[in-house]
Amino acid sequence: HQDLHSQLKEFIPEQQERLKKIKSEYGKVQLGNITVDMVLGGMRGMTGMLWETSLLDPDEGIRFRGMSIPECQKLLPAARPGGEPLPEGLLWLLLTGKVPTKDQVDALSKELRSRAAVPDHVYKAIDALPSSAHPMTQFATGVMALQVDKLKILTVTKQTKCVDNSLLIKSTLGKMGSLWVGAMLSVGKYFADPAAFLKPLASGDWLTNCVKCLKGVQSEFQKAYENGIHKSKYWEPTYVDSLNLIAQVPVVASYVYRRMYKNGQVVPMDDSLDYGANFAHMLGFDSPDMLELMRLYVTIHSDHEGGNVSAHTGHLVSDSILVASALSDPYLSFAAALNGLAGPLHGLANQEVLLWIKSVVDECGENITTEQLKDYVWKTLKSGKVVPGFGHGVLRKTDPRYMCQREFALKHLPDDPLFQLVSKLYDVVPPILTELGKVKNPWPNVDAHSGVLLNHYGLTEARYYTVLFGVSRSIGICSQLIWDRALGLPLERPKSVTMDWLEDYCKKS
Ligand code: FAM
Repeated sequence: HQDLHSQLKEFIPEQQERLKKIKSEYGKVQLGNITVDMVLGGMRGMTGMLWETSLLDPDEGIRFRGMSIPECQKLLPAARPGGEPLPEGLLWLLLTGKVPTKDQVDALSKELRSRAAVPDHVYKAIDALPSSAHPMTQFATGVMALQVDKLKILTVTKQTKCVDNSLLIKSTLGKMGSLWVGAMLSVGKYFADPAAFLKPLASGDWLTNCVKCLKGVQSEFQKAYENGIHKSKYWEPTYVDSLNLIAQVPVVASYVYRRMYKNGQVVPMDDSLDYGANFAHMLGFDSPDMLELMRLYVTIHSDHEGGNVSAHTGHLVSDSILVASALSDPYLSFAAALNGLAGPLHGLANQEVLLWIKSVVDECGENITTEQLKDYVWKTLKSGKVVPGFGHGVLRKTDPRYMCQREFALKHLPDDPLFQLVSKLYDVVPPILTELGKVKNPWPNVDAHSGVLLNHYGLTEARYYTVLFGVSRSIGICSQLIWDRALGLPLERPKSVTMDWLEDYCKKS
């Protein structure tokens, strides 16, 4: 099969069987001991979640479905020969576990373009915020608004013919506005037999029925859920929502950028471009190297196993669906993930690094000596701040996402003064953090590098950087979300305890 959906349809039943077998054969195998330190230390080191799309090794870094970043760069289809991987290829890999052909990736690019339309009310929701609001707040607001379906607002007269199914609706319009009828008609489209669905509404209980319809007018998952979809089919509407969401987020994100920094002059999507390139294009950047950078950026920021703040948040929130919290569809889950990503110790480090580097230059100039740089790092630490871009919750070596960006810089912008400063920091910071004695990983992470690359190509607004991270994360988080539904993963509900409980328990044991 050539298309992504058919491949998944084949792959999912195999994996469902596999999970059943793991449960029945190994269900009682112990995976480790939980210590008090782990409970107090933010659950670090506790294995406690299934996340199929990627796995993080403390020394090697991330592997997407078993493939390292250099392997992805070598094997995933690229736009130019030997160029950076196309993010659509990574999406295919995360979902199916297989490396797609170039034709498959091209078809997926096209499909994503066809799903990218963003309803007007999303822009209006963003416009309701002051343009000085943090870009992540604007972006997350846009994503929340995406969850609300495009309403077909029809002008309803006393007798309106429903064009979709040629049903004549005799309206008692006194009680309801045209918006409601519009909502109803757009929901009507979803049902297998819209005429049968709408018929009782023509004669009967308007208000009750309309409220029922309105609830359904949101994500495809929600519509299906409201309509009583069987548990085993949950993944199908989640797949539709996820692909739509992945397709729409660059459009929303670039709107935020153009609104904030380019007087609201929007650049429309280019139908000849792939996902990453189109995103750069809609932001207003068209140089071939920037397009390559965006493909690489989106690919490497997409997924980092399940326990990091944004991925875990998306997963946690979405899983509440299974106890019939009718709200947590992919849009809401991803919006929650974005709010987690916006924290300074997580995704906001993307922005913090460039701001910090610029503060170094402001204070010491571009030709800073190693001694001056050391002093500046110590000054940051002594003022009770972290050195952004260094350290990690799981990694214990230099992040391969840092390394591939470094290689990109060596290839395309070796003389950029800020890149040279970043290189210098690679020598200077780790020994200082090691000297502190408490930092478990003194090496740079992904965020230490991304800013100087973007800055080089003219995307200089550091406050915006985490939005790019967010767009990339839609690929990883939504891929796993489809698998959460396919595998029927249960609601997460870890046990919590109090200090009293800990003291009593430890004294007794
Ligand atoms: N600068 C100064 N102190 C640091 C540090 C850094 N870069 N990294 C860790 N430490 C400190 C940390 O604050 C903690 O101090 P206290 O005991 O006084 O609270 C101590 O070292 C032990 O921390 P750890 O166990 O090594 O790290 P954690 O797992 O607690 O935290 C990070 C991991 C990423 C939050 C931490 O290294 C950090 O704050 N780094 C700077 C911010 C950053 O770059 N975040 C981005 C992470 C990234 F990969 C991502 O999510 N995108």
